[in-house]
Amino acid sequence: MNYKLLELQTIGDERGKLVSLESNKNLPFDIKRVYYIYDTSPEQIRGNHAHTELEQLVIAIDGACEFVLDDGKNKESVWLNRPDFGLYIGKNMWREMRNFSYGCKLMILASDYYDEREYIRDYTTFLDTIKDSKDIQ
Ligand code: T46
Repeated sequence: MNYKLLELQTIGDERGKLVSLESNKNLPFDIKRVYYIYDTSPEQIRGNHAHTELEQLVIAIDGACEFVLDDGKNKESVWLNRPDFGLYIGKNMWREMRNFSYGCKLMILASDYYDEREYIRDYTTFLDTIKDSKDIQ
């Protein structure tokens, strides 16, 4: 499974807490894009796609949601509910995001600019793609 839940180093004192994210230091890639997701209600499902190249780190800055990660063979569920943990998702991982709490805010750091051509949004195509990439190795 090409994902990892990373504990992010937190700097805290009596004023509160601070987390710093730096390319290739506590993040395993260069950050080229930051986007955020908010106002998603609990019955909504997001995601349902994979990326052929993109790497991302997802942080639930506020609230919680569930990520279901699928490498074509296994599915695992990860809950994001703390701003001091980040979910690193590498390439070729199908993801579904669900069970958003009201007010959930996700911040996502991405290794590249937005490019719709690099998304796989059809599950059968995803299975073919990972099969092909294994055949080439
Ligand atoms: C991912 C999960 C965690 C843009 O124009 N620029 C952007 O940077 C992004 C991320 C999206 N878009 C457009 C593409 C769609 O027309 O915004 C619309 C909604 O995107 P999407 O349906 O892909 O959103 P999610 O929440 O299903 O998925 C997003 C990311 O797209 C994806 O890379 O891994 O969050």
